[in-house]
Amino acid sequence: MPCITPTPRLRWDIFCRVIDNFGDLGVCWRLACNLAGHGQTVRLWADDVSALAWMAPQGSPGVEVRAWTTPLDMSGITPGEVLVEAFGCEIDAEFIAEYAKSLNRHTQKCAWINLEYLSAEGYAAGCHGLPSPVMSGPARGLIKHFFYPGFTMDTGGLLREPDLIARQTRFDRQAWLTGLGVPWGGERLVSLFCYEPAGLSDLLDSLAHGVQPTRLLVTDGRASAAVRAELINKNRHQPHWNRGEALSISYLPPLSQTDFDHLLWACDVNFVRGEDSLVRALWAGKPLVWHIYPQHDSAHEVKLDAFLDWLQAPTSLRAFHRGWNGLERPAPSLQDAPFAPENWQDCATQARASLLQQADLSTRLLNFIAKIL
Ligand code: TRH
Repeated sequence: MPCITPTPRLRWDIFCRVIDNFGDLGVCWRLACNLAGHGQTVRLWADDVSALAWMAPQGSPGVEVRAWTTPLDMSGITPGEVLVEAFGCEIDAEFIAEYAKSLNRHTQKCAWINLEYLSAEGYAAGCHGLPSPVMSGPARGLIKHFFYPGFTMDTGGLLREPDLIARQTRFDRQAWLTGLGVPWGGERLVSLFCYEPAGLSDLLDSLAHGVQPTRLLVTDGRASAAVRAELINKNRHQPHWNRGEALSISYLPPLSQTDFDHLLWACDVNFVRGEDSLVRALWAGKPLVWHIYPQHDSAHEVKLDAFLDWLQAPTSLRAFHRGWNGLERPAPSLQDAPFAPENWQDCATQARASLLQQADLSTRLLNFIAKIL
């Protein structure tokens, strides 16, 4: 079992800027809760906390959420012992100046973490833990450290709650679906969380023509808007596309993060996107398809390939990902890249099992902080 080097109870300030979508806040919220679960006191600063109203309606003991305003309201605030800048956001100079002063006062070492995005590319292990001396401003002379989440032992790992597997084992999918008002008669369940994927029309056709009945559980927001738009298009141009009604669709309300996990546990196949939901789909251990966050310079293609390499994805899953993410022009046809989740279970099972052998991200972060303090 992975062990934690005894870490003092520390006060943490995690800073998060919401760029778009929910992933930045979603990751920071989970990190804050995981750390609080280890007895740490966490203040989460975010410039837009609105999504927490549905993502985490109950809050969490040990986590205080603060609005990250400009200028920053520092009244009554003493910086904690550990600073986390998530995803390259920059903490305000006045906060850093106070932090530097408190380090001097308490002759404490600097514990300032730059938490990076998740990637399976080789640079994550290469750069994980590297120091970055601050050359100017109120923090001159202090040292930040890079912390890279990742899929291997030589990175910062993945967020995972200590009780996750126990909760998953006890999970009752029929009861959960009933509670959500989803009518389920034993058909295959597929969750859909995506942006506007190139392969959406093909997927809907494939499910509609399948021999196995399928219920698509569509998450709120962009996924639901994309499906509704596609259905208008199909109903107009191919009114009989789902004539046998092999495909049924349920649109979901916004779920809490806890219920989002339940959704992934309930389904037989999970379509996920971004960063946090990908990790949660790995813990669910079902066949998964990733809609990667698109970047203008096509950096996402390399990132996707690195992930599929790590996953040891079979050829059919790799081909399906290219079509789903629109990475072929023209995208591979359904015959070339069919939806074949029965061939994708083994790699998902193996990935989950191998990840469970590794320590989770907050355990590794606590060990790292204990080393640098
Ligand atoms: O929302 P995302 O697309 O976020 C992305 C990524 O983080 C990406 O790396 C980043 O660069 C970009 O934003 C700006 O997908 P992600 O990362 O999966 O985050 C979604 C979060 O929303 C996750 O914590 C799960 C949560 N969620 C719920 O809690 N309830 C829901 O109903 C749904 C649909 C999602």
